[in-house]
Amino acid sequence: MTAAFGTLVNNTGAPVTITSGTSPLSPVIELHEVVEDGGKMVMRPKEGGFVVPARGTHELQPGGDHIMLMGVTEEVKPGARIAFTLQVKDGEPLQFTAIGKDFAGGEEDYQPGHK
Ligand SMILES: [Cu+2]
Repeated sequence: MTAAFGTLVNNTGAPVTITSGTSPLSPVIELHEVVEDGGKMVMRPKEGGFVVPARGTHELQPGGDHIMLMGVTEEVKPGARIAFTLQVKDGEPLQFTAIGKDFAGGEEDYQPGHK
């Protein structure tokens, strides 16, 4: 598994909610948040998705909200171009290409079964 990070930018005058994502890289994608649970940081699906405020941004970063790719079958090489589509509540899907990067992770403690 791996994760996608970046900045969601909303140029409109109304909040935008990202409800789900897809990518040819992984059949299972979840929108995750990182929360403290009993003194440990764990990640879990973000209820209601990611909300990008009107004329604002929403950061996806290690230790915070991120796009989780749960069923990656192919190694992501640095520089690889990976297509994503995010579903927008009451809006057009958002498509972009992300660049693969070498990254060791943010030292998060994952829930049982996660690595
Ligand atoms: Cu995650």
